[in-house]
Amino acid sequence: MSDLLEKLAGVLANFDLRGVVTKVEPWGSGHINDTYRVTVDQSGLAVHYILQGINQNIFPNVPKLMENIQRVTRHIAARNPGDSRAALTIVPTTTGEAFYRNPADNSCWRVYLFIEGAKTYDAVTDPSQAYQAARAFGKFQCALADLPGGPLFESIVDFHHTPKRFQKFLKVLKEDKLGRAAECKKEIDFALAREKECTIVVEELADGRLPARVTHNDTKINNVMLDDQTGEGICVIDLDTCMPGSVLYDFGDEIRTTTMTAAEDEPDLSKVVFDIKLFEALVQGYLSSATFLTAEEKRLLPFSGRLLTFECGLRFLTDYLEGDVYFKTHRPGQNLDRNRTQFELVRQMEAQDAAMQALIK
Ligand code: ADP
Ligand code: GN1
Ligand code: MG
Repeated sequence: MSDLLEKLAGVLANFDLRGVVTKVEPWGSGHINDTYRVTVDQSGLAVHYILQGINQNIFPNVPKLMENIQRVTRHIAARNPGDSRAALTIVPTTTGEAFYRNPADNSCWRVYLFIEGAKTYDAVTDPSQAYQAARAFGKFQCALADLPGGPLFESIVDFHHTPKRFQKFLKVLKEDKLGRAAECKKEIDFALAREKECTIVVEELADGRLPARVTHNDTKINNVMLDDQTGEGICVIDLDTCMPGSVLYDFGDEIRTTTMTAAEDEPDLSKVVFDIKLFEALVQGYLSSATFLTAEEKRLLPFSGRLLTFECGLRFLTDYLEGDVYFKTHRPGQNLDRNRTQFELVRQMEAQDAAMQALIK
């Protein structure tokens, strides 16, 4: 038995997996949860599941989090009868719960059916992927427009409140607990020069110029599965941050992760290139399915890319200064590298603002 299988066998025994678990392996490259692919021998057939250890530092209210996910997945599944890959499917525990809490260490676990014949990508390689990803996220927002049962639980309060993110950055910078600020002077100055831009979307949401909608809020490219055969965006995953928000948060994060082919943590900034062709494909894909946008939402689509890329870069910088306490890291300096790619992308988007706006028009 492998170490991982041995370690997680007790947890897995609480889910009805209809066979013998033969393999457990780390899966994907998410920054938040602990994700594994589990292989189960079901009468000679190898069937896969996703097992996730939920990050309770970030999501302390697991029952409410899972209630959100249940509401969203059931709603989308009901709109796509016969298509088992259109939504994530929660595999309940043997006692019928949406997650398992391990009494030994209070860790919380959930299992999803594994979506076969499709993949996530950490970066795009061509415009058709940008089109398909954006189309899928637009469809997802459309589907959630009539989600019954009142507002979703706010799983992370003020998740995209950029001004509050900025205040947190200032506080962490002032403390500079690890003495890392000196090596990021350029990045800190870049951030400080852009404080004014942080307020636009939250102000317009507050005064009603922008509508609040049910949004995903974490629409990075590896949170949508693209079909292996057709390339179509078939399933939006990673639903932990589905809650009230603005479509600009979603589209902005799509721009952030889908308009360059370099990795988010690429140390060589000469490889970080904002590609307007990818942006064009993204816009086309999104507008092909997000047919409900107001004029003001459309107007701000190009700006949302800059805003969300700046916000994410600021979060990486804050986390670096704080000692890498939020995002998973696999090597020293990774959060600073992530920050640098994001700020470089912001710089290029600022330079290409007119071209981006012209494309939306
Ligand atoms: P995190 O919140 O840490 O980003 P995700 O929920 O995005 O975790 O999962 C991490 C990765 O695992 C995804 O990018 C995807 O590649 C893979 N994954 C997650 N759920 C499934 C699923 N149901 N079927 C297949 N792959 C999945
Ligand atoms: C995290 O969970 P994942 O890896 O899809 C983060 C996003 C960031 C992203 C940066 C809950 O997304 O907000 O934009 O990393 N998710 C959470 O890559 O904080
Ligand atoms: Mg993810």
